[in-house]
Amino acid sequence: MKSFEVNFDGLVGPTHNYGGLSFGNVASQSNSQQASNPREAALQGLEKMKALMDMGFVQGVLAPQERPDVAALRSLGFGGTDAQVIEKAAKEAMPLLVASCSASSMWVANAATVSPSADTADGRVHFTAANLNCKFHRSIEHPTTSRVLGAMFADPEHFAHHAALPAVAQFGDEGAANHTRFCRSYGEAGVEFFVYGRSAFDSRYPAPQKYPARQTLEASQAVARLHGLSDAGVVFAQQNPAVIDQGVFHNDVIAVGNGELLFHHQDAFLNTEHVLAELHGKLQARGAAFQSICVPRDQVAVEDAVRSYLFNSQLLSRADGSMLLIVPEECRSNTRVWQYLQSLTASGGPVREVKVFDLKQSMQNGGGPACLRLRVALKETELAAVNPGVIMTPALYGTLTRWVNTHYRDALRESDLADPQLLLECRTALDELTQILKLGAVYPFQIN
Ligand code: SUG
Repeated sequence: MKSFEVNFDGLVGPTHNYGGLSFGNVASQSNSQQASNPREAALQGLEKMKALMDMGFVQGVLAPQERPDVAALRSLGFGGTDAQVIEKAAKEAMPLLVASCSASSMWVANAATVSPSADTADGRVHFTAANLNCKFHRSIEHPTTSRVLGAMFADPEHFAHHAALPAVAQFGDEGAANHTRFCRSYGEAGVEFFVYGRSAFDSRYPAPQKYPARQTLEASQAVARLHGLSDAGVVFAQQNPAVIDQGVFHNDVIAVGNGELLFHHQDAFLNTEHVLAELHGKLQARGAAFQSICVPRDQVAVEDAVRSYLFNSQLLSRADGSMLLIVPEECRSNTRVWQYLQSLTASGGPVREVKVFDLKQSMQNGGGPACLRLRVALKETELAAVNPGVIMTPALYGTLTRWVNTHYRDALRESDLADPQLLLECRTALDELTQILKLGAVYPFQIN
């Protein structure tokens, strides 16, 4: 049976702004307070989706969330009408209003961890929504994420959904950004690679000193258990704490994998040789030939990787077996990274082509091409069971482009977030979007 890796890209929401909300994420912190352009952000994302569709990949769309999150502000003690809640929060606690307005759900690599059916005990595709417990503005995403994923992957014969892990830092879970799946072909059993930043229950594991390690070993293990993965089909590895302290807040900022290939920085992991040997052994037992490409620190320093988001690229398999790397424009403007990429494609290895995309609006908040997509490997029958409304087509691209141009502002500053009109604009746009994507009622304003 045919199988596919489908990329579901997060559509950037109408409140996209630079809130400076993510301590440990260099771009988020350094672009704080700049004016954003939500319309441009959404159109840049749609361009990437269209380009992948045009290249023959199956591409999907994941809807943004209702913001400001008035319910979150109410839970923090702001009362009255929705407009009064926003007004009071703006007056008394602006940082909380900013957090409740974040369009961070666009980075859907953090929406959930997904295990394809060939890996799971019950033969269904499993999803666990990420609790994103490290940051308040992200911790409020998972209830809507679960409803949206439920509306996209509704058929219980093929899809199983798990609620987010307990909402405490000990089970901090950032979803697919710290999870990679290797396999010979998407429909065959593979090896799922979970990368964590620290252990919450065992003090023998080292931890970063400056910035938080968002993902715990215990969270990764819980997800593997929930999904019914076998020991033969999982590898757990610790991220190098020293790189977290340099701004590598997710593993997908320093490594990316697909098929039989892991592309990683020399400093990405602890005990690298052991990790690679385990991946190699477990994949070999599955009949797959694991390969890794290690980028040496003397060619690309961790700082350059963080600035350019070289590893936050999409590594895609083409029909002829070769691979394509989708990178952000920032890779081309970094001389060392660009030189490295030239040598990579000329080396005769599996990565033959690099395509560059302008995703500046998202990049300025620390989100590159790989952050913007959630990968779901599906067999033909499973793909047929996905809600067809969320699969990208030329017609859907046209409709979504018009929708963005109708509803999105082209500039948003912190002071604009206090405007209650923004909430109405967002709700009007999302109400229309649920009809376009055929999602049904998924937003709090539609179900309460
Ligand atoms: O969680 N930025 C996101 C970026 C997530 C990137 N995702 C992956 N690497 N997969 C984060 O730090 C910034 C929001 C702000 O500052 O306005 C933010 O949430």
